[in-house]
Amino acid sequence: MTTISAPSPVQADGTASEPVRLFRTGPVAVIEIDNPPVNATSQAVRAGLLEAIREVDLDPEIEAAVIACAGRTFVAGADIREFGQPPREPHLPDVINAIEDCSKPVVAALHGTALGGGCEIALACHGRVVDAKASFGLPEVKLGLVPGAGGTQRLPRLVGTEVAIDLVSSGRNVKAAEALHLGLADRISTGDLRADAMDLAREMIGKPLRRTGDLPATRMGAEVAAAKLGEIRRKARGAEAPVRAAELAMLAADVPLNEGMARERETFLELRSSEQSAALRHAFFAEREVTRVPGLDNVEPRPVQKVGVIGAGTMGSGIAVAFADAGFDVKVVETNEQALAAGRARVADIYDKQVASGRLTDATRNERLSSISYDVGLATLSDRDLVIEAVFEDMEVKRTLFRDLDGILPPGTVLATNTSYLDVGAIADATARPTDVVGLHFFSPANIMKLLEIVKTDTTAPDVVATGLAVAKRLRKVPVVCRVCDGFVGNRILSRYRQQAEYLIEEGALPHEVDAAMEAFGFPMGPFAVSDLAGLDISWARRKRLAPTRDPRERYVDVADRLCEAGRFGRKTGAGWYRYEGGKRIPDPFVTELVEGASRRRGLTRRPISADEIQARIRAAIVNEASKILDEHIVERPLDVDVVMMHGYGYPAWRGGPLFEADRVGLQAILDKVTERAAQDGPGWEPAAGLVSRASSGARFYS
Ligand code: T1G
Repeated sequence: MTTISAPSPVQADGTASEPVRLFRTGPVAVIEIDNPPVNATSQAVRAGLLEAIREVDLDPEIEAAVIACAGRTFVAGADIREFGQPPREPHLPDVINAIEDCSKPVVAALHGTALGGGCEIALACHGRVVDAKASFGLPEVKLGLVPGAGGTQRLPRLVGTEVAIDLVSSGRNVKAAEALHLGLADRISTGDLRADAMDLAREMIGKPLRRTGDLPATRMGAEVAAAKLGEIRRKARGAEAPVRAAELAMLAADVPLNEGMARERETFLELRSSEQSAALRHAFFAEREVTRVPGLDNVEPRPVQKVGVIGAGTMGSGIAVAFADAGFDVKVVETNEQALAAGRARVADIYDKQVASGRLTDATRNERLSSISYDVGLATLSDRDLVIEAVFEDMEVKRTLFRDLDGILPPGTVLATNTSYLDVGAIADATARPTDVVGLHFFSPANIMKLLEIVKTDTTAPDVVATGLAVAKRLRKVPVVCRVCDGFVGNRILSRYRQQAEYLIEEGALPHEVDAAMEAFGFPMGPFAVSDLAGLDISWARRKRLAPTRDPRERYVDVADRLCEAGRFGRKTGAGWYRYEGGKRIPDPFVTELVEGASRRRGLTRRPISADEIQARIRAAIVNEASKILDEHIVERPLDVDVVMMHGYGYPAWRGGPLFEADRVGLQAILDKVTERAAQDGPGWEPAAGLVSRASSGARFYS
């Protein structure tokens, strides 16, 4: 830490020579943290901060201090990259206690996102001034951790136990206005944040210090606490940290700060070495690593501001909203006025629902709606930088459309298709510019789901792929680049997942038992409930399309076909794999009879099937198909598969994704399960070569 009266010299690479600097600017000093990119509390930051606060405490010329950060955000947490290493002193709790124990007022000046350790630093200050766009958060549970530097003990003392439990167990952010309302922030700055923070510090000079740790925390009644923990456990779906964080926040009312912090630290260190935390940290970094596609680092994306969306159905309207939300100029086209009006209504409905729920203001809604224009026909797309189609899922329809677009769009416009399954290469071949064609596979609802599969053909130009990545970043999507195959990555794996689920019900399980097992595994919904939600007719149409080319040796379960033949398309028809009454999902004897009939037709004697077997067989099916996808170079890295499965299909992030978890479970155990099934289940179920070679050589998916 350097004590200076002017900005310190910076190193040749532009980073500050010291991550913590103490500016003497009269009676109120400024401690500035400068540790790009997010001011994480690395060991050097902790040491510098401790030294600075000690100097403030001891220097008679300093009467108060402000802690502020350079760069884009206040401290966004402990340095996650250090977690795999032995902890090094000074430990953050000790630094934070020194701030609270300082004899002079210390005020935090918060901008950006004060997260984790950053929020804990702020809680230990004697006052907090926040920029109007700033937010607080204790997202540790998203990393499989609990706050480890007083967050679970000081937050209840400042905002009350009930609110604290919600914040530490959900990890959600609190924006400036709510923070002020809760008492988490003392003032909101709409001008010079540091000056406003220095004003508050100056006002506090000579007055009794309000130390957060000295405040009492409200005790919850035993029954209320038990009910709250039960609710958190259910929402956690197998993740351990949310419950542990909530229990610690409840403890704050019963024990003094230092005892509570000791229990918190003990829990933090325990969870930091847990498998769930390792998986969640892997998921955190994988979501960022996946955007770094080998071979594209120096490729410049094409500029995109004007976007055309063809087709204003469910997907098209969701895609239009996603682009409008990200500030693009959007033009939606349809084949006729009626379809266009229906699409416009869908877009308006999406925004109206967000305004009704308080997630969007009227002004923002109107601004977004004004960035979307509508037209009939393709002609007015001639000024677009990127055009994406979301029309009927039929190859000839899409090829004809792309052939027509070829004659309308100027050179350089990117032609994208939102197809879920079809061969993007075959669509590209309909144009004279196949290098400009790429798949941008959104997931429904397109304005909400984070995953975006960027499907490159053998001819897609590198800068078109780079354009997909740049557009994904602006859309705040999680992009995964893949090559063409039936179903790309996610839907291809999903079709194997569902097929194994149908084998299980043919052998003895019932749909609700398979769903219960996979929900216990950590999926938000089981496969049959998901099918009912999506609509059984969509996959029925695909199965009928593929029927002529299906391998007769393949084990095919026809229960879903029979449901569709009976007009049972899922929730939208009031019945599918389940019956739906009053919004409730009810197992239906009609389905049980269909399933038992399938067993008889297969010549199988039904048997009880345990949740363990259901989970093991479905996990093996997922890992085997994922391994084939790697073998075929549809994607190049295991993290590409894991990110797709976590962000597109709800694979529990606290398991790290199927391949990260396969390494932990053991590839041989998974291979054995696949091999055991291959004979019964027919073509396509043979063990993937990559899985066999890794299992036999002891290699892993992640080196
Ligand atoms: N540690 C190390 N690196 C981090 C980091 C962190 N906490 N947060 C972000 N990065 C890196 C990230 O990997 C990326 O690196 C770059 O910064 C930009 O991030 C004691 C124990 C802050 C909202 O969980 O939520 O404090 O890829 O691409 O979209 O109780 O990063 O460029 O090389 O995400 O603008 C708690 C995690 C930690 C916050 C910014 N804190 N970070 O989002 O940029 S545990 C968190 C985020 C803790 C205490 C406990 C986001 C962000 P690279 P980015 P962004």
